[in-house]
Parts: sequence; structure tokens; C-alpha cells
Amino acid sequence: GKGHWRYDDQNTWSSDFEHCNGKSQSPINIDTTTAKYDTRLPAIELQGYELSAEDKLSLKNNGHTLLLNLPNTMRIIRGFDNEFVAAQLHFHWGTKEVPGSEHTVDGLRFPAEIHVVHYNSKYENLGEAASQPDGLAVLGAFLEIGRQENAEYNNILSSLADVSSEESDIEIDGFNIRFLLPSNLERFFRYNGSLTTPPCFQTVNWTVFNDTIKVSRKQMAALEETLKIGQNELLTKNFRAPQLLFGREVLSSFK
Ligand code: SG5
Ligand code: ZN
Repeated sequence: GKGHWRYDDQNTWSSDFEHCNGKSQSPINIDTTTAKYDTRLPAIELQGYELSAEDKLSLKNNGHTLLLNLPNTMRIIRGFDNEFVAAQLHFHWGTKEVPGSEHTVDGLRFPAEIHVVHYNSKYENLGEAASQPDGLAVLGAFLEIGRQENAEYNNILSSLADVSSEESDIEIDGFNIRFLLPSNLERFFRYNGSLTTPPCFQTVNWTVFNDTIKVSRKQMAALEETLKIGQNELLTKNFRAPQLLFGREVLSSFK
């Protein structure tokens, strides 16, 4: 019914959610040859990302993604015209056979993608901000497979079995969220887009980092093979197809 949506229904999202038919939708394919180098794009500066074990965070399988709720003390303090407060982070992934990032680069899809969702501090909360034109800033980065285990990602991935059922959540200890993002925050792409899920509000100032994050094959497999939807279905391939640009410009912070 209305309000419910699935990734395998994405071509019909707009019948229940009109914004999904808009002309500034996300994700997109980032064409690095036409991205426009902008010397005035400032590096992203984060504040308060260093959480401690006393900060307890809820980690949830909501049937669409793996979602980590963040305290309202984490901010982007530079990189935009306003300050943005972190609300949650989540992931998009595929299977061992099918990569599952949402953005693609020169037509290439990466194994997975992390999104850290922030809202403009001039609004009360995420819900208020989500429908405002200047409401949201999402930081996105690609996950690839590397030789070594990524210790920082184990803060989340080691608890996956405890949220394998849909709608289950657990409390995990805070840690330095900065380390879930690439070490280089100066090289990124920037464009105006939308939420990549219904209701597809066109209110997101997107930053997609050029550098990737590496996790081990085993860690990626845990993300791909642990979470369930309902009784029998694996939560996988939770990515939306690339959307048309309709004349939008993609900026890059680097040559
Ligand atoms: C996530 O992507 C979460 C949303 C998030 C969207 O998959 O969607 C779901 O899990 C559906 C329930 O987070 C929430 O809904 C929080 C409970 O949407 C928002 O953050 C809305 C403000 C879309 O975010 S994304 O564009 O970065 N992929
Ligand atoms: Zn997302």
C-alpha cells in the first residue's frame, strides 16, 4: 500500500511519492571528465565526530538499511554556507556478485556506500529540515575490498548478527565516527540532489568523496549476508539506479 516501498519497485516509486519524478534526483553517475573543477569549494571540516564509549548509539535494521543514530553534537562546521548537524548514518550494498553503491563514477559501481545524513542547524531536527530546499547535507563515500580488516568498521560490523531481524535494534558504544570516512576529505564531488529513497525530497546538498574506504572481504560479506527482511529474505541490493541530471552541474574540489 501507500507509504510502503521496496527497492525492486523503484521504477514506480513516483506513483506514491511524486517527488521521485523530479528533475534533481539522486543518486547520479559522476562523470569525472565533465565535472567542473571549482577552486572555491572549501574542504569539509568536521567537529565532534570523536564520540566516546560513554555515548551510546542505537544501531538498527529498519528493513531498508543498517542505520546508526548519531547524537546531535556532531557537526560539519566548514564546507557549506550553513552549519549542518549529523543525524544518522547508513549503508547501501549489494551481494558478492553485484556491487551496491548508489553513486557510480564513470559508470563504475562500488561494492558499498556510506551516507552520513546531516541537517541544517537552522532547523529544529531532521524531520523539519528534510523538506526544506536548504535542509540536508549528506556525506557519501565508497567502500571497497582491501587486504586488511578495517578495525574502525568493526565497531559496527561486529554487531551485525544482533540486528539480523528486521526492526531489531541494539545499543553500541560510541567511537570515532571520523574514521568511517576516507582520510582525505579535501577531494570530493558536489551537486544538488535528493533523498535516494521515498519521499525523494530534492533537498540534499551532496558531497561524494573521491577517496574510498577499504574493508576486508570478510567484513563486506558480513554486510551483504547478515541482515534480513521479514523471515527469509536477505536485505541486499538496497541501492537506487542512477538518475538523469537534467542539466545539473557536478563540481569537483580537485583537478
Ligand atoms: C535511508 O535512506 C533511510 C532514511 C534516509 C534515506 O535508507 O531510509 C530508510 O531506512 C527508510 C525507512 O533514514 C530514515 O528514514 C531515518 C529513520 O532518509 C532520511 O535520512 C530522511 C531525512 C535517504 O537518505 S539518503 O538519501 O542519504 N540515502
Ligand atoms: Zn543513503
